[in-house]
This record gives sequence, structure tokens and C-alpha cells, in this order.
Amino acid sequence: MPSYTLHYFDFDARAELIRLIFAYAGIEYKEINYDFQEWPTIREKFPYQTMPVLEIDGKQLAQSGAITRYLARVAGIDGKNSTEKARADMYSETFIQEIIEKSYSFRIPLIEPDEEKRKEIAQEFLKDKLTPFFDRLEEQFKKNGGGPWFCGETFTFADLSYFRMINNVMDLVMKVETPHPEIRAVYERVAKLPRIADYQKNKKQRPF
Ligand SMILES: N[C@@H](CCC(=O)N[C@@H](CS)C(=O)NCC(=O)O)C(=O)O
Repeated sequence: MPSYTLHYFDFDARAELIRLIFAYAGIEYKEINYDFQEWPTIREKFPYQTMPVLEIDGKQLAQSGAITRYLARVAGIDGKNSTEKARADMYSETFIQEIIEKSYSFRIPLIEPDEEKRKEIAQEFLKDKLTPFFDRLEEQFKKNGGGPWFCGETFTFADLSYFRMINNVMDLVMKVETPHPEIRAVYERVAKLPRIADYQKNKKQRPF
């Protein structure tokens, strides 16, 4: 197994799915966190002056999506065939782009400093985005075979990405009124995986 070092800020944000894949696969890695004050003097070290960056035996791999897919391949959870791989990608990208990235506007004070405004945006997000999104996801999940995982019988990184997304907006998920029993069950299944349960129990609590 290569040696792995993950470089990121001390946030969940774009590194959390990567950490979850490491945890699921039981792969050892080192993590180095940077703060914003030191970032301007450090960014030059990285290929595109952004993080996360995964160092694999000393070689740098940038882009959270590339790192995720690389690790999913290493862990054997990237899907068994081209269709499953594409579907896992589709779900994971949707969770990241449609929900997690859109939640930054009410999660990150640096983006929206006004706390009252952040609360307002969160309420709008719950009503206009999250609730219809879950209705649709429940429908898609059933159409695509009904589980137990997002790629049917095959567990993939999309299930971890889903778990990550729900945790990211858990406070709002609790307020969604329509029931979504099928996809809710996926969350419970992931949460019960022994290595994931262990990771969640011991994980550092970060604001976003
Ligand atoms: N598309 C990139 C975006 C990376 C990115 O923008 N990372 C942020 C932190 S989440 C960053 O490095 N910001 C510092 C900067 O842009 O100077 C990815 O997914 O890895």
C-alpha cells in the first residue's frame, strides 16, 4: 500500500468524503491541516494552489473529485461495471454540487457574514431545494432498483457521499416533512457499517 498524506484546512468541506473512504477501507493515512493565516505562504506548494491535495508516495494528486475516484478504485467501491461506475459518479456529483456546495452560502460566515441572513437562506434552501430534492431522490432510487444501495446490490462511494451530504445538512433534514423511507434507510445502513460508525464516533467536530 502506498503512503498517503492528505493536505487540507481543518474543515469537513471538500475533504470529508475522502476521509470517509479512507475510514471505510481501513487505510492508514496522515493528515496535515493548515489555517487561513498561513495559507498564502503555503499555496505555492500545491499544483493548482488549492486543497485538498493527496500525496501518494510523495506525488501530489489535486482535485477532490479525482482523489475521491482514485481512492474509491483503490478501495474497490467505484462500481463493478461501466454502468455502476457512471451511476455512482452521477449520484455523488449530484450530492456534492446540488446540496453540499449550495449549502456553503448559509454555512460559512466568510461567504455570508450576517447570521440572520444565513438563517433566512437556510430556510429558503429547506423549502425550495432540499424538500423537492429528497422527493425526487426517493423516486429515482426506486426507479433505479430500490437498493439496498444507490447502485442496487453494489455498495459504492456514492453511498458514502450520500451519508456525507446528509450529515452536512442534518439540522435541515430533520425539518423535511415528507417521509422518504427508502433513502432514509440507506443512511441508516451506512451509519451502521462498523468502520463508519467508529469513524463518526471519534471524528473531530468541525463547523462545516
Ligand atoms: N475544484 C477544486 C476546488 C478546490 C478549492 O477551491 N479548495 C478551496 C478549499 S475548499 C481552496 O483551496 N481555497 C483556497 C484558495 O483558493 O486560495 C476541488 O474540488 O478540489
